[in-house]
Order: sequence, then C-alpha cells, then structure tokens
Amino acid sequence: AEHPLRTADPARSTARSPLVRALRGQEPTRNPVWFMRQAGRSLPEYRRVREGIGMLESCLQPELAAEITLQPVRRHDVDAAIFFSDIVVPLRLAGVDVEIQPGVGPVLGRPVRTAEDAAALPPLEDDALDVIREAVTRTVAELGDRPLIGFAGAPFTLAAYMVEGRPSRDHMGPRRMMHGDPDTWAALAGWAATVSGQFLRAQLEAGASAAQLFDSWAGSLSAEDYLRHVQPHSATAFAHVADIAGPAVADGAPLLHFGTGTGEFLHHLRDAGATAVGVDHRITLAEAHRRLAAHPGPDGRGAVPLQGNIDPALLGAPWPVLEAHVRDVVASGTAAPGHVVNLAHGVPPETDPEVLTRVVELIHALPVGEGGQ
Ligand code: 1CP
Repeated sequence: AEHPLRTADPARSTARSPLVRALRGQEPTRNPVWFMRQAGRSLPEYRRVREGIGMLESCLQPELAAEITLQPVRRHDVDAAIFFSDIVVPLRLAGVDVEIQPGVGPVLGRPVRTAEDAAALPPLEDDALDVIREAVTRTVAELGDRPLIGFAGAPFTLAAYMVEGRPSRDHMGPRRMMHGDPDTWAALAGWAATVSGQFLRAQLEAGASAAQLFDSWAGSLSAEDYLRHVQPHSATAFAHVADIAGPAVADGAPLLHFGTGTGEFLHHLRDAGATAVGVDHRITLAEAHRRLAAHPGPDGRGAVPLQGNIDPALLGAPWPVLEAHVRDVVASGTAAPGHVVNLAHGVPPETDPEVLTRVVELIHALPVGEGGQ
C-alpha cells in the first residue's frame, strides 16, 4: 500500500528551478547556489531553537527539523534547502547505540570491529523512517518551487565512524578492515549501503527533488581501493533509488555524489550512479571537468554537471579576495555541462552569516554561464 506521506510528484514545479535545471544540463535562469552545512551553528536563529535539545533528538522532531531546514533559505535566498538531519540518523533509527557529542561528532557505544559485530547489526525497519518522511513533507510544503535536497552518508564514511567508534583523521580502522578482513568489511559496508539507500528513498519519496550522497572521507583511499572495496557499496546505496532518481531515469531526481580529496577518482564517484559530482578545493572545476571527460564510464557518460568549490577558508578573507575567488569558481564551472555553486566542504561554524548572504547575491548577479569578467 502507498504510504500516506509518500507525496512525490514528478511534475512538481521544482523541475524548473535553477538547481534542478543545472543538474540536468539545462540552462538555469540564474546561477544556482547552496552551501553544505548551511543550517547549523553559523546561524543565531539555529542556536536559539536548538537550546537544550540534543543534535540527534532535534533531527527526530519533524517540526523542529523542518524549521531548521528552512532557516538558511529564508536568510540567504539559497536555491535549495538541504534536509536538516545527519548521516548517523539512520543508524539511530535502526537501533544502533550512537550519539552526537557536542564539539566531537558521532560516537558509537559499541564500535564494529569483528564478524560477530557486523552480523549483529539490526535491520532498519521501514516504519522507523516515518519521522523522516513527516519532516520532509512539512519542509517541502513550505518550500514551494524551491527544491529540497535529501542526503545520506555513503557506506565508507558511515563505516569510518562505525569501525573507529568516533571521528578520526586517517580512517585506519576501516582501511585496515577492507584488506585484513574483507568479509567483515563487505558485511559492514553492505549494511551501511542498505540503510543509506533506505534513508535516501524515504526522503525522495516524501518530496525531496534531489539527493546527495556524502562520502566525506573517501579521500583517504587510493583510487584502486575505492574502486574495489567502496564503489560497489555506494552503487548499492544509489541502486535503492535508481528507479525514481539518477542518470537512468528521464526527469528523475538528480543524484549528487561528493567527497573531499577525491580529485583522483571523480569518475569512480560518477560511475557509482551519480547524475553530478561534487568537487572540493584541491582542483579547479575546469580540471575536474577535463578529468571526467577523459574517463567515460561503462554507460558512456564522460562530462557531467559539477558542484562546488568555493574554498571555505576564504569566507573569512577580505571581501575583494573572496569576491575574486567566487568569480573564478563561477567562471571555471562554465567548462562543465552544468554547475551548481557550493563550498568545497561545509560552512565553518565561525562563519559570519552576512558573508554567506553577500556571496549568494554576487553569484545571482553574475550572468549565467559567463562567470567572471
Ligand atoms: O549540535 C550541532 O549543531 C552539531 C553539529 C552538526 C550539525 C549541524 C552535526 C554533527 N551534524 C549536523 C547536521 C548535518 N550533518 C547536516 C545537515 C545540515 C546542513 O548541511 O545544512 C548534514 C548534511 C550532515 C552530514 C554529515 N554529518 C557529514 C557529511 C557532510 C560533511 O560535512 O562532510 C558528516 C561527515 C557528518 C558527521 C558529523 N556530524 C556532526 C559532526 C560534527 C560531524 C563531523 C565529525 C567529524 O569531523 O568526523
């Protein structure tokens, strides 16, 4: 039976939005821009509504999650909302003991280190996702023509937290496991791919117009390890929505795929099943485009729309320095068949929100497809 909260309508007016048009390689009416981590600690209105409420608890209150999702849209006039949630929310909904500790990030009560640990991971029951469907439904009702971007953590990035038990720098645990105990790795990454795919599907079915898979830490892998041990699992996550979204569906919701430090294997991110690829600050968009075009995938796709890549470090620079950088990014993006302007990674918490508003105004004022001068 159809779930009452499954309200996705392929004819929704978000199809004409600058974000969706750019991601489909169509000319947008203005340069679309949004920011990873645009909701959150940089906003005083966020700090106010979050007072006394834990991070994961706030994600599981639909009214509050919807309000926080809308805050940066109201303030900055960005071209999309990103659903306020976290990559570990599906873990919590499955019953995994996970907490988000202030100033630290995700922490697991019982890290996954052995075959027994991986085998004991509980399934994510579909009903548990109703709280997510309700938050998405409330959010899209307020957004009108502006798209909501759903998201999930990719299997490697999720597994990085699950093996280490907390944030780490080198991700030695999961990298050691994929070589030393490949069966346990496959079980863990397979579980993560399934909950990630379920989380994506719930958001798209409830009305998100696009979705992004965050493989934030994939840059700690070699291209070979990514291709062999990680890409198949990320492809499984995307496969959960491949009938309603992504490159194989005409007018399907665009699927973005992003990781930091992944410039050496952007084509592998594309070939996991993404419509468009996010780029960090380490290479220009023109160079990312050149690399993708030079490495067509099994489905024949080479160049695809790009997202990025304003260096968050420049958000605190004097305005003329930041302005010149933003103009360069927009100009560089014209190489690609479509460009959604974003940061190269998340908004740093100490960012002055007025700077973000000014960056959005600048990007919207620049001619479409022309960038700089
Ligand atoms: O109390 C708080 O405000 C905690 C900070 C916070 C916030 C605002 C965390 C803890 N998560 C979030 C929300 C969040 N997380 C969003 C939605 C809002 C938005 O983008 O506007 C999204 C998309 C995420 C996704 C997320 N969580 C990623 C992928 C994106 C990225 O930045 O690379 C990752 C890696 C996480 C894990 C996580 N959750 C929180 C923190 C501080 C971290 C990173 C920890 C680390 O450094 O490893």
